Amino acid sequence: MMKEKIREFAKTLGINKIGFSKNSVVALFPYYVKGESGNLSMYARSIDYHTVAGEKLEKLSELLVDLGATEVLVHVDKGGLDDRKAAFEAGLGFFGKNGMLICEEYGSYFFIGQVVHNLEIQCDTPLEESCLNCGACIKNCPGRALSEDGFEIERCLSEISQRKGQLTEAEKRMIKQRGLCWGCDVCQEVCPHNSGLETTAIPEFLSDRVTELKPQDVESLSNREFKEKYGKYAFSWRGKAPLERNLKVIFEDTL
Ligand code: B12
Ligand code: SF4
Ligand code: SF4
Repeated sequence: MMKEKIREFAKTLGINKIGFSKNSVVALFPYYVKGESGNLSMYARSIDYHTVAGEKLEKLSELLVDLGATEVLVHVDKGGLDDRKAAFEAGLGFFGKNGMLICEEYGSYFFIGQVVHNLEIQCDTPLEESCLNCGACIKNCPGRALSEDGFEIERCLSEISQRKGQLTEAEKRMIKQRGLCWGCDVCQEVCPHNSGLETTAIPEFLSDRVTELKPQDVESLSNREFKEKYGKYAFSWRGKAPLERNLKVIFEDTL
């Protein structure tokens, strides 16, 4: 069975949860670390998931070629494909009111990657479960980006903190109150599906972690030095300016 072969090979790469949607193999990469505090959101503390998941999926794509695929494309979090929808269709999780895809083992703290291919493989079936519907994510969302009607990107603190350029006073206050210099995570922290999670078993996510930044860690660096020091982390993709701005907001007593 082709599906079993792919699943077994994925396990040897440390990928324990995969599913099959119409034309892709979809894989989950859990990244939660228990009991860790810091001022970067959880997803950004490890070596960039684009690299970690991308390298594993490249190997998986080689197997798909051996199995007869003539076209393969590794996709991790780029534009163009909707990763959550693909993972939902592949039966890997269900949607929360916070917009996150959630599964029993990993809660919502996982990344999604895909290998698009042209093999004929039967799709898996979407789950019929839904989230517990407790409303905590909507109630606690700092930007009021979430509501019963959906999600407003320009109000989302994750988006605001990653945005280049100047922020409004209200946006700065939000960053200061939340205390994170990158990302948000409130709608994940309050979600009951994320209670009691285990630390990820993916070793690449556990080495070289950066959990906390101070203004001086960034200010003193030239753009090149910043890239050399932090280029392998997802929090560096917008350069040092947004981080420097956010750290100033958090550590200065002016707001
Ligand atoms: C742009 C983007 C953002 C933007 C906008 C996010 C948003 N909610 O739209 C910003 C910068 C704000 C952001 C923030 C975050 N992001 Co982001 N982001 C993306 C990106 C690149 C594209 C998402 C997108 O706009 N897709 C198009 C829209 C239309 O899709 P969508 O928002 O998922 O909406 C669809 C589903 O929600 C679906 N849907 C909703 N309910 C239901 C119910 C049913 C039954 C069905 C069938 C479908 C369905 O319908 C919508 C249309 O298809 C994806 C990677 C990718 N290429 O998919 C990562 C991605 C969604 N982000 C991810 C992460 C980790 C985050 C953060 C947690 C990071 C952080 N800690 O700050 C936050 C979470 C914020 C939140 N509550 O969503 C992960 C999510 C993993 C997961 N378990 O869900 C992704 C998948 C990256 C990855 N490959 O791992 N992100
Ligand atoms: S990431 Fe933060 S601001 Fe964005 S929807 Fe979730 S709780 Fe709201
Ligand atoms: S916090 Fe409650 S409403 Fe929001 S996604 Fe989690 S279970 Fe659903």
